[in-house]
Amino acid sequence: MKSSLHWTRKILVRGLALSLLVGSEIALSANSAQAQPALNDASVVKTADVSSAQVGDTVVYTITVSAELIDSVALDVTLADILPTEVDFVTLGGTDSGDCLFNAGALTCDFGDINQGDPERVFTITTTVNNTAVVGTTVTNTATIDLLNDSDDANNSSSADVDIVGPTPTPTPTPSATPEPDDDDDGIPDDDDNCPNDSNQGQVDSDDDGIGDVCDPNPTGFLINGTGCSLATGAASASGFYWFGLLGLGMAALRRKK
Ligand SMILES: [Ca+2]
Ligand SMILES: [Ca+2]
Ligand SMILES: [Ca+2]
Ligand SMILES: [Ca+2]
Repeated sequence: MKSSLHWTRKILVRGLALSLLVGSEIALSANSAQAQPALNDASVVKTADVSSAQVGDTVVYTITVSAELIDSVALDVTLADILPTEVDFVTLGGTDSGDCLFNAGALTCDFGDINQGDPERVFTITTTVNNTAVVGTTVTNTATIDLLNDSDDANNSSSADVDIVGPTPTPTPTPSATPEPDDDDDGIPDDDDNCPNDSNQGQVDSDDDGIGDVCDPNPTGFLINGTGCSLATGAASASGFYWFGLLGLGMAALRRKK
């Protein structure tokens, strides 16, 4: 009912406007100094709260409809907004969202007449970017208004662009080098430790046999056992021969005394 009334008004007003236009042109041709007819202008501005988004992000569009009125009323102001397929409708918000209805992917608003002195109409559309959005593309969302006695069609449509971006790449962690085993925790890896089971940071090896003093059963390399004196197994160091030489000299001196 409201719709048929709306279109009846449109036809009547546009017919009247056409008559006035023809009449005014006749009048103007008769008298070029006559004043221009009064004009009305309503406009729409649409913005998005972000310039870029990725799949799953929320994007809130704000739509503002305002009127510059000279003859006191903008007649039958309506708005249409078909959402792009890349965003899903979530909700409407704002003081003037009650004039709007979302159905089957399209938003329609009927603001009726906007009188001189009325505030601008403002509302929001909250959406979510769905997984049909392709990274690197731009999603354009356009709102368009219509009214009966508008003088400028150029400002009756407004678009907001949102660039679709990929998720922020997470840096690949640098694999940490596996520490070499160090069973005695002396800071010297087992493979290099001359006593891998005894803490000996200094690695002192007096007889230079590759076995550190702290774990060497014969750290000087010289061994006295039941069969006499000998170098310990594996001993071939200068210090071993040194001690062996001293012992030989001592024994020779004892023999001379006898
Ligand atoms: Ca306009
Ligand atoms: Ca060690
Ligand atoms: Ca050690
Ligand atoms: Ca040793």
